[in-house]
Amino acid sequence: MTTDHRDPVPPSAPEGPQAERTPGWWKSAVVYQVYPRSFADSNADGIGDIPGITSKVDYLAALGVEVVWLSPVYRSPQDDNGYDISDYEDIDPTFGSLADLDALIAALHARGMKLVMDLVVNHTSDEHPWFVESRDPASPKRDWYWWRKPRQGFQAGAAGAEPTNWASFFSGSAWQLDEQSGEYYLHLFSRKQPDLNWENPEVRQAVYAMMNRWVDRGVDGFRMDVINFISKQPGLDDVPAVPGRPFAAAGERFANGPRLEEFLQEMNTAVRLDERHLLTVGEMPASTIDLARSITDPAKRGLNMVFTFEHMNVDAQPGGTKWDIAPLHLPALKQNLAAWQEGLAEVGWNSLYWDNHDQPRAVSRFGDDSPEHRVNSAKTLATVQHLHKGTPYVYQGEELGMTNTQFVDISSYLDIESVNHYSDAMSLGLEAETVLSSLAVRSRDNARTPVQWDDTSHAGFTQGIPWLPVNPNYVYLNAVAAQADPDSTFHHFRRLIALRRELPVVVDGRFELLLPDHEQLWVLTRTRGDQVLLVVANCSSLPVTVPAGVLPDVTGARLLLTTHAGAETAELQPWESRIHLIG
Ligand code: TEU
Ligand code: CA
Repeated sequence: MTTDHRDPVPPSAPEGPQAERTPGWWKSAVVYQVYPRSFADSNADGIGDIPGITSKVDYLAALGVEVVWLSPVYRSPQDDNGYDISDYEDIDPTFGSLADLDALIAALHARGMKLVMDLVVNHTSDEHPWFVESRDPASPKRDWYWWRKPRQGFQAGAAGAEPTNWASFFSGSAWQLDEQSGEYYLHLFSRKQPDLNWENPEVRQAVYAMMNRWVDRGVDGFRMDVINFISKQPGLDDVPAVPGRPFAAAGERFANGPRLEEFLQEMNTAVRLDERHLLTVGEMPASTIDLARSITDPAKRGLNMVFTFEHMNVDAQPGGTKWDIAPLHLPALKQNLAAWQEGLAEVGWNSLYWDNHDQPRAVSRFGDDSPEHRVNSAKTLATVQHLHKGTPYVYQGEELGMTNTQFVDISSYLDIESVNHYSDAMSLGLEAETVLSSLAVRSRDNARTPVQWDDTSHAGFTQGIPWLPVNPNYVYLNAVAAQADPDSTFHHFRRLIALRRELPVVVDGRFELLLPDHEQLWVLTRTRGDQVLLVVANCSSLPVTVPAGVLPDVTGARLLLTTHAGAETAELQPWESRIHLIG
């Protein structure tokens, strides 16, 4: 078997890289996601890097987060900003070196913090040596990827010759013809991201060996990219065609395949994920509550938690794509999260997120980013998120209430998904204006503008020219201003994170949603023994009066955290929220 034999731990690796990890530590932790390209640039090339992250570790410690999840920093042609990996065991020079990563790990561990790496093993880059070798039909690596002949009766390269009618997530077919052999390979994402064939045991062993080397190096866990796509449905069959379109979304054929749990258990054993108390979170588009419960059932030795996508779809048209935007209906959002809370109440564990590098900014999407309501809506969304039961994830800049971008024409967009979607939509004859307005709402670039550190040029992100323009609101919306203002979103997040450490009821209290059909109020309780946390949040830009006599009595209760002073009234201001502790 030919695997990569390089040992990533040099003899000079720092002493004692391991952090102390107690069983279940990840249940009381808050995770902070760093998207390295946009976090902090140390060398003025306009791209964030690992030394930049290390320079901000004290900022993260002041916020109180315990874990950093690092989006990919591995060697990569950067077709999908690092989610296309050509060497799992080295750092891309854009981001620094292995020594820089060791220094980051050491800086985090020295502050009692931990590092979780992104694990992108559903696919590699087409420039990964495994795939380069696999292009040769006679190579032992041929079977490491999904190679298929053209559809029967079709010439390779002809329209309709693709082995199935599956669409790629990034527009066009999920199959790419390789001229050399006249066969197609599967790529659910870009054509530079060929899918690995997990049915082949050599692939799996190579991945586990690589993971073990990272754990030995000192990392504390893994966020697993589209991990529920590693087991495809047998047969790789067509999906029903979409009228007028050559390719169709085919999640039902490649997600949640029959061997998913077997592969995850095998990984857990091979990498000793549970024994070493590593944090594991699986990104699982199209996961159901039942599947998540099974995967996060400790007895089944799968993962600690998964990222659901259901609440990311409540503001899309049913049956449409992410670009078909629908108005947000608050009861649908609340009830969806409550269903996950209920489904994983006895067995399993939830992850909690509003934001990440693939989603628009939460305050612009679920809140109100107008000057009047931005701060309070960012705070109130955070209160609601952190007071559900599960592990909260904060995406860089979310703690500042960062907002969506304001790009006016297509040339500003850089994300492959946005760029491809635009040209695909144009070729189908859609109105440019319509497409641009859905990009403004949904493009992943919204989350990828540089973090706004201060009010100097380019928000203090870089001394050079940033790879993606900084949001002009950095002049007042930045970390320095937020840290100086005791009423800022930053300090609200910091208090929420501290509450979790102080009160076990925040970690493991039983969850209940009250007033599920209310269109403005989000009300929930968390109960532990005779202690009850009551969260009352106005998730709207209009005042609202709490209906009389339906909520638990708060006489004598402690008010733990609020957005507004004088919180004893029955009327809540726009985006006002309160956390009461009863008993
Ligand atoms: O994302 C997987 C995914 O399914 C989506 O959220 C994706 O971002 C796309 O927007 C769907 O419309 C993961 C990563 O988080 C993402 O950044 C990568 O592009 C993708 O996998 C491929 O590795
Ligand atoms: Ca840099």
